[in-house]
Amino acid sequence: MKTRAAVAFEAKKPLEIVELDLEGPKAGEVLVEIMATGICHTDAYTLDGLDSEGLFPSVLGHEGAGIIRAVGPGVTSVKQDDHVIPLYTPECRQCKSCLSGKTNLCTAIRATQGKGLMPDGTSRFSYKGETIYHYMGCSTFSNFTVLPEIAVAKIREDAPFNTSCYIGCGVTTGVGAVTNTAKVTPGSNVVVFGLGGIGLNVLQAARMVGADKIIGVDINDSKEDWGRKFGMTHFVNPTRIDDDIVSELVKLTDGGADYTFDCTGNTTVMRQALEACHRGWGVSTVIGVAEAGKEISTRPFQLVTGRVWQGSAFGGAKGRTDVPKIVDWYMNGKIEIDSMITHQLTLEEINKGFDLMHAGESIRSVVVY
Ligand code: NAD
Ligand code: AHE
Ligand code: ZN
Repeated sequence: MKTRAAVAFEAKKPLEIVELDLEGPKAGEVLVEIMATGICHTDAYTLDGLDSEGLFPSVLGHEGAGIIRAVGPGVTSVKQDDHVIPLYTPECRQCKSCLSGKTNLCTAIRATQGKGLMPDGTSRFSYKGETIYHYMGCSTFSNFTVLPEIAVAKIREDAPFNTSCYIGCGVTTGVGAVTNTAKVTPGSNVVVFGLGGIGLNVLQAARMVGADKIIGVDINDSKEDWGRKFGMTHFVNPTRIDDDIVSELVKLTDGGADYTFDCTGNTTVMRQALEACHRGWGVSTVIGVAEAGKEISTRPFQLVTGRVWQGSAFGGAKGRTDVPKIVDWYMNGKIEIDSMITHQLTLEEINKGFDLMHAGESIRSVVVY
């Protein structure tokens, strides 16, 4: 079949809207009509050539929601017409990682996914006879895409696509980092670095679990109002203080934060987030994705004296199990999404979504097909 898609033909070039050829689902795979997709900073990072796994030409996008239009042989867990959210972190429930109960990082198809291919080692997308690569196992910047059945979460049918697509990455990442990874406890002091599409979700989850002081840090002053809407109690712009940011935060938290989160992808900020933690018990969670080649460093003494440095992918969420629950949280009003969708675009306007993100003018842009 044919599908309209925004293709990344080359790094650092705008996406091009073209009609691709799409092969139907093979065994264990499903064809999904994507109804809406968010644009995450990770898409921009890959398009900018900063991802060591980035491949071109490819169909980016990993924050979608849609409807299953066909299933391949042997598919048992979902059926035609089911509403689904694609999962860049699948959940096979059979691999060593899934069975360990210790991680959400299913390894069943990670190797081929990282090569831009389906589990059988081929791509379903092509253009004028040339292979176009998949991205993060999702490729939601295509109106139709093919996914392994272990990489879709079935969701309730009354959830709107244009907002629940955000649960496919940003919402689950931010909320899950607080509830699953850091397990923030009531009464804690929390510091969130970077108040964008991820950081605001960390803030709202910190409020939800009953954190006390919730401090937001951003170099863009316009993020202060956004943060306050989602539970932030104090705002610091590091470019507008006399002290260094770590000392400022240590003062504000009476010795250091119980929990900090990096939602910037900047390795200098990651170090600040660790060092702003309380001696003896503070836990810093890295969510941001750093550019290829960047490394983090700190004095080992920071760890010897009890600070903990950890990371979180997709908020530690097990996709098929947890995503439908987060959709319920949204639909029941436990978490807020709608106001974070600042821009709704057509596929033809998708490059504007990247421009808005780079200019710091959007929280989430969503493309509606
Ligand atoms: P975004 O562009 O919406 O937000 C980033 C925010 O960080 C902006 O408000 C920006 O002003 C702020 N910022 C930039 N530099 C800063 C600095 N030096 N100090 C303080 N604030 C600073 O991006 P997003 O969509 O929220 O994504 C944030 C990061 O999370 C990205 O690196 C993205 O790739 C990553 N991410 C990771 C996962 C995961 O599973 N680990 C999932 C989604 C996104
Ligand atoms: N491919 C990159 C790393 C990119 C990365 O860390 N991705 C996050 C999700 S970001 C979503 O917006 C993730 O879940 N990683 C786990 C995984 O298995 O990819 C690199 O550095 O090679
Ligand atoms: Zn993302």
